[in-house]
Amino acid sequence: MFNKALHDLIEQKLKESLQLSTHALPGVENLRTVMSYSLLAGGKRLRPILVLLCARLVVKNMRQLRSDEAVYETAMPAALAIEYVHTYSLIHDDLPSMDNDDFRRGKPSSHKAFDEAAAILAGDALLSDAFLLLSGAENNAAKQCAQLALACGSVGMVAGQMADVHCMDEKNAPDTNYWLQIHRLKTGQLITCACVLGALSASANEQMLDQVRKFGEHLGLAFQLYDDLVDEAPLCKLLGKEQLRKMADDESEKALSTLSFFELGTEELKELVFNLRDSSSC
Ligand code: GRG
Repeated sequence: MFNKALHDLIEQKLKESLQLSTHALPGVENLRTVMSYSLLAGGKRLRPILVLLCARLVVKNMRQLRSDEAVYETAMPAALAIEYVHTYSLIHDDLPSMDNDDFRRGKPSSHKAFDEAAAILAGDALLSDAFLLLSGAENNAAKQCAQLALACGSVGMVAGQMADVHCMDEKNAPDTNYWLQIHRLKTGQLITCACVLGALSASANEQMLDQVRKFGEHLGLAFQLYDDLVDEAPLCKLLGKEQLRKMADDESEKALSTLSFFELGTEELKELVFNLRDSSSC
């Protein structure tokens, strides 16, 4: 677990966010059930935790005397929106036309627990509702919406997924650089965006925003490289375990060194990076 207190706070806010009423039309009431099945299925909440910790980082370094609770409240629309988008991506990734996975987090994946149409629609609803939530942000709402759209759309995560699908064909076997590009788009963009949204929700200046973005880029790539190591993914076979671990450790070191720009509020983020590195030891 990356940060128990923030994990639990996010869990509670995600539950509350699903209280929105839907149409009482027969069949439609099921939509919330399908959405919440995946949204509340026990994720680690890495991305929303990053939103909250990066907001706190910025506030502390701008020497603002705001309580952590108040900072988290301001950043919460972004934290929820990013987890909605992440959940949609997992539901769609598990579909038969994508990765065709019957299980996710040890439970039947959405299209198995319900059906394919329900899974597609729940994913669509989560993606759309993410922007509705984010549009209510107190600071920089339009900028935050634009950053999320860039990170998850045609120049971000979806582009990465397209590249990944392209490589499923044996004749398109990717080299290391191609894999790194896929990782940056498919996984890295959303993790980077989580950090950027946190900073924007705290009205970061350009310099801070830039550092937070760099932190997210290194962390995002490190996250996927460690995941490849644990899963013995194709890149692991291409490079060998030792080199892949070195590459992942280098990225997490770079993430840590971007934090040295900040004087305050870095401990929790450093802990998260160490946690990520240690949880991949095998
Ligand atoms: C279908 C548009 C579309 C995109 C899918 C992100 C993605 C793109 C697919 C997810 C599949 C996957 C294995 C991606 C790699 C990133 C990754 C390890 C995701 C899992 O993230 P965690 O570990 O998940 O944070 P939890 O379960 O903790 O929420």
